[in-house]
Amino acid sequence: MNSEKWWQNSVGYQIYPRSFQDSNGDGIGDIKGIINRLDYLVELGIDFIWINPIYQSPNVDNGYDISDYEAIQPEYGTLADVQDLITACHQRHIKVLFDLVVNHTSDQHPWFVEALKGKDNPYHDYYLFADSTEEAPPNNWESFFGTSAWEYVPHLKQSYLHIFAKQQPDLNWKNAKMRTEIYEMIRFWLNLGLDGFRLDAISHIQKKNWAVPMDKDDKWRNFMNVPGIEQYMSELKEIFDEYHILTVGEASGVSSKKAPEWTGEKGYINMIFELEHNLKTGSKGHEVIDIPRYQDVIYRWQRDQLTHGWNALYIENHDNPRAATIFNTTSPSAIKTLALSYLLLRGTPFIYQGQEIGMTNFPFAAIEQFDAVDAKLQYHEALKAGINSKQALNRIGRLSRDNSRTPMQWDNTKNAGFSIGDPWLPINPNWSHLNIAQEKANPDSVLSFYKKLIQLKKSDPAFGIGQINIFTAYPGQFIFERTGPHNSYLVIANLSDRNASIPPQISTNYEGGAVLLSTDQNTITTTIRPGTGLVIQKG
Ligand code: ISL
Ligand code: CA
Repeated sequence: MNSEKWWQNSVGYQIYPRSFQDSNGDGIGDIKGIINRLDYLVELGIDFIWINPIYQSPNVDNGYDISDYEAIQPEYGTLADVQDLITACHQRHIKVLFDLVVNHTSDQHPWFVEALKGKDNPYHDYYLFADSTEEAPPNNWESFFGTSAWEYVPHLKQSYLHIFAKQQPDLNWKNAKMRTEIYEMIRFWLNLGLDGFRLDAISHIQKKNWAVPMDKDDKWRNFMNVPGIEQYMSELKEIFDEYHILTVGEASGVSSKKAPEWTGEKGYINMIFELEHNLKTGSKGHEVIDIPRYQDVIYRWQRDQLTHGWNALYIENHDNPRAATIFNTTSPSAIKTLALSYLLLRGTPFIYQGQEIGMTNFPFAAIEQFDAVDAKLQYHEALKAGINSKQALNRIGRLSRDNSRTPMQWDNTKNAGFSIGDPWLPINPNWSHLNIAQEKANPDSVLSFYKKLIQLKKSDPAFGIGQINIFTAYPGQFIFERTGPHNSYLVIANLSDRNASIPPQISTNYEGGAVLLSTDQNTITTTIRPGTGLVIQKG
């Protein structure tokens, strides 16, 4: 058996820097703010953090449009602050991952500014231009944000490809000089002492030929894990290996079957954030997570990476609405059960800021309250299609990425302790009773449960590279055993509307075993009610 890696027994925490902690009263979270809150993360039991982009950016897509890869966005701080952050984290045994955004740059990046100067400019080939007219783009591809993937440039009589916003032109990975510059930039950051990267939209860096039309039923397949990507991933891997860093790829389009090739011993990266389980069901404005689908997807990824490969586990991030809302749960026990459904699976769990106290969606009432570029685009497209503004708001509000981007709710002082100034995005009105200080003081809170759960995850390699045995016959009920060299544990997280119980074939092993953790102080192991769960150690 392969030896255990540090990240296999670790818990990660995602920081959305703009909304984590403001240190200077401008209403925007910053690097010093993160440093000020590190002791909270130590208390929570976090081993590493992933911070969303803090590079220089015009902020069309909140930092995912980078105009200088080697400069820090001034509102977040300076390079010296980054060095302080890395030191402060390492003193506390917390490792630091940055976001690496190399599918595209900002349209304000000097490379793109040069590229627009003419077809002969050396930087023109750093991007993906194709001859076209204004009326007829090079093909019918759509961007992820719902518009054409092409933007016309009149003076060049060409269009450039952008699979996200038009201010995010895609880089041409076929250009070796461009790749070399990217690789130098990666080394620049690793030389500062970073411990790893989350690789943004990495499966999109290779594109199909422009002649291949978009398939309406599989819209993104012309830029998702397209053959030829292997060479670029191998080149990246060489650098990652040289620095022994941790890499987590946002790699949609890499199937669970193919995942071990990406994340196994010889893979390009250490783990993948699959996006499949995020799919929602229900009418517009009322969407919820499809529990059976969530379960199927999670189980399939567990099964397909059982012996080779490794999973990144998560239920929230900065691109999705809040889990408590989207799983339609309000009771603390159900929110804890949700945590239990994923955090002890085989893989490395991530917690998104605020998830650990059960933060909820924001009650949006006006378009001015939104910030996310996709929300605004979709709102205006809806108005164009003749939908009235109230309906349009309703449509985008529930799933909007802004739901998870509202400021952290630290305590019940002004602005929830996030900032003494005006926050850049409104604070959720439930902050006065839903905040970290309050939950810290309550041993039965969601936060207290997360702390115990994290401790348990790290207490025994059974929850790291230990075996997993999933009982698949129980829809909506997450029932699995984790087994290490010394102990076995049974996890039951009941997200169905029927009672759950210990599967008969293992009941003699666990009935009478010690209940290590329960979502509702329940010690009765025979009937596990809907919205509750527990962990039992084999007797
Ligand atoms: O592949 C997708 C859907 O099947 C897309 O969701 C895509 O992979 C994802 O949206 C990429 O998100 C990341 O890159 C974006 C940025 O806006 C997001 O915040 C980030 O997480 C562009 O950089
Ligand atoms: Ca600030």
